[in-house]
Amino acid sequence: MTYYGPDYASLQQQDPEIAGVLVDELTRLRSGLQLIASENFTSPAVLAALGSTLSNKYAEGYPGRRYYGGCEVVDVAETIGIQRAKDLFGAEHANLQPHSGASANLAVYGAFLKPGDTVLAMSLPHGGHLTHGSKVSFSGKWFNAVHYGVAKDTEDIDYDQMRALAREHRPKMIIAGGSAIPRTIDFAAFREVADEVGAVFMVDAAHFIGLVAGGAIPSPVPYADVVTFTTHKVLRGPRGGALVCKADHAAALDKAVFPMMQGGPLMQAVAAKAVNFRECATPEYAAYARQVIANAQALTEALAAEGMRPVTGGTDTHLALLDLQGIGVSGKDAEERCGRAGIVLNKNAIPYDPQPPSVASGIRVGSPSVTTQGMVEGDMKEIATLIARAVRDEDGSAAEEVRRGVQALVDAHPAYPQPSAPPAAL
Ligand code: DSN
Repeated sequence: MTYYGPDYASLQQQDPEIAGVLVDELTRLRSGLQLIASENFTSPAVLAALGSTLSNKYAEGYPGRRYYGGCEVVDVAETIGIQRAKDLFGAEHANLQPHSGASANLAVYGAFLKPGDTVLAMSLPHGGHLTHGSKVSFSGKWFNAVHYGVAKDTEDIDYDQMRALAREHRPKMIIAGGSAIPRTIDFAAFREVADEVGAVFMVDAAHFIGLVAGGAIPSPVPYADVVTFTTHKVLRGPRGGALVCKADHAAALDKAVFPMMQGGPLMQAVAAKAVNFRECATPEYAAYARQVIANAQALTEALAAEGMRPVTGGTDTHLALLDLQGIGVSGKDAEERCGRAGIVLNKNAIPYDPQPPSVASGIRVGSPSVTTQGMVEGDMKEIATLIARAVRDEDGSAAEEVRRGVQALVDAHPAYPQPSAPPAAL
């Protein structure tokens, strides 16, 4: 089996145990439907940069301003990557060093807030994120977090509530974005409120930045002071974080990423981000981003036809949240039943969920990975039929049959198809 990484043969020789894990994971990816909305299959080119000797280099600081010698080569990668990010997003400044989305968010708190300051963000059970003020995260332990949610009738962001809370609490920072928001966000409305109360406006675009890169949905960049994101979701780059911001905030944010929150950057990841941004600037990627949305919409409609109610009535993005109360199945059971049939998705709280998050009344599904595999709307209908079969399969008697359906789909659209020539070792 081909493994997409440099010098796999020597790893196999030196450490067959871990080499085996790499192959097993590739087999897992190829033998199931990957519907986790925050995952994707990055390219062999990105994997080559990730598995390179750039991993060896200490490069604390920024291009041309490092605390170590010998950075002249990695400087080239970071400089190219920063320019590509600025070009791709029309941004005034970019920082590619955050190790993750949570690290990027931590840096923004560090740049603009002091412990005890108030931040206004989307509540986690309504689709927000741990780093937006959850009590179990630094953001809720060290800052005074106030949360807006979704309106009960529309299940979309309650902009009136957000405005009222901003007027009442005068937050230092307002955050838009989250992990389970199926609709596009009205960034202009947030900007207006932030200006009214004198708050910094941060957008956590981790989930949807890939759709922005492909021009498939509106960009938060013109509206926000800072936009943080991960590079591994729809964007399809390496696992990691990044941020783009207005020039006025560049120095504060750079200092907050390093040295305030992080030490040496992962230069192999920075280079891989640069590779990814180049890929994202192509017409092929723009077509991919549009297809991600078309597929998510087709999947959502087909799941609705199977009795699973889409929260907000549908999706504008890459993900959907399905309320399973109407079919009497919990999110937890649905996740487990799908898992045994080779369908990988996650249970998810729905707004105003009567169940605890560990059980949840919903599931979240996303189309980034299956779209990378080349699946289209017709395949989404088939996936919905398989999901519907699996979630109702209480005793597991249908699992094998569903698994065969899954295998037929992924065999027709393999993840990481065999290349005509093996990737060159570095
Ligand atoms: N865990 C990510 C997600 O699945 O959305 C967010 O950090």
